[in-house]
Amino acid sequence: MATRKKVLISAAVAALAAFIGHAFLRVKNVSLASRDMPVKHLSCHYLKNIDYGAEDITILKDGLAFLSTGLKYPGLPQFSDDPGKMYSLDLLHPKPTPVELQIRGELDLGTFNPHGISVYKDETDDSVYLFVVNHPHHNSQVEIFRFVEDAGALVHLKTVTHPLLHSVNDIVAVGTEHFYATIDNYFHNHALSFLTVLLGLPWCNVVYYSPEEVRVAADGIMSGNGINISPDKRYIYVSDIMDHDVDVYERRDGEQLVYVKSVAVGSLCDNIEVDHRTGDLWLGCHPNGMKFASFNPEDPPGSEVLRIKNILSDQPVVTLEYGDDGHELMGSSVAAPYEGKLLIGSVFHKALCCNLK
Ligand SMILES: [Ca+2]
Ligand SMILES: [Ca+2]
Repeated sequence: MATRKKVLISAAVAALAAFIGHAFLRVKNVSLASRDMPVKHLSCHYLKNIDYGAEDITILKDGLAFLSTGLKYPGLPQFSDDPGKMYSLDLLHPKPTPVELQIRGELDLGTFNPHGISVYKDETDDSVYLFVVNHPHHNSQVEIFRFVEDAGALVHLKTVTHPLLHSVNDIVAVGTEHFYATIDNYFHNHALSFLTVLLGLPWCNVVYYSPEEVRVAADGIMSGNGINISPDKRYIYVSDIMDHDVDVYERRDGEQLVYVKSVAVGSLCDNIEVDHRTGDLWLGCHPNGMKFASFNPEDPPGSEVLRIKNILSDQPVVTLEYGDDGHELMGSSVAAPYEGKLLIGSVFHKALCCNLK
């Protein structure tokens, strides 16, 4: 009996040790995700009015950018209790300045908490639809707006909720009411979700939504973050932030996603923007996950912008385009290029407009 007890105790201790060891390695990997904080500065200025984060930014082909600001996300710092807001910014203007977009319709603005965004242009009538991940009361839903440029307004058309869309980070619109969404946490409970990250469990997925069907389109993801589409609309890119890579999927008939490959990025990459001319991917990344999650103003989290060229070729090239130790910009989450300019947004800090030339 005593021997059996001993065996059980040793087995439990071994399992616990393996668990702690594995967890430690995961934490170490997360915290040391990047090269030793590389610094590469560009000529940049802060965007006016953006002081509490611009988690996601996307730019239309005509140079009009959309920004989602003021995200409140469990476990991350927030420096304002005000609800989130949407802005637009005209990059063709000599002094591009963010302008707040008026939101019309039934949406509750008091709990508006915008996160990932995507635009869809309907080529049949040139209408522009803006899709916004919204977390009122830390739930997840997707808001679909029509953009009315003359009025500087977003007209709210529809709120999408679904049990599969339970912890949405970002979306990419593929129709007027059709999108792919990334799920960043398997559990609603953040402690349990953190445990899945520590154990490296790839339990998150990508969900396809249309009014006719909602289903898991891709799985095996540790934590889905940014998602975007190639200029020819044939490929979908997903940043698995905790796995430090970008997954490439081919989009087949009937909105089936077929896994093609993963490209290692060596950092915790957040949102993905795609240069509509070159097809290059631009990634806003967190070089140190621990510093990002445990905010300390004395030792702030840095920012890192990576670019992936030729992602579909045998030899994609990953380069650092901007790197800062957090004194200029903390917690970069998105980098959107446009004709020699680069907008860099952050989760809870400011946003930059930089010159690439
Ligand atoms: Ca996005
Ligand atoms: Ca994101």
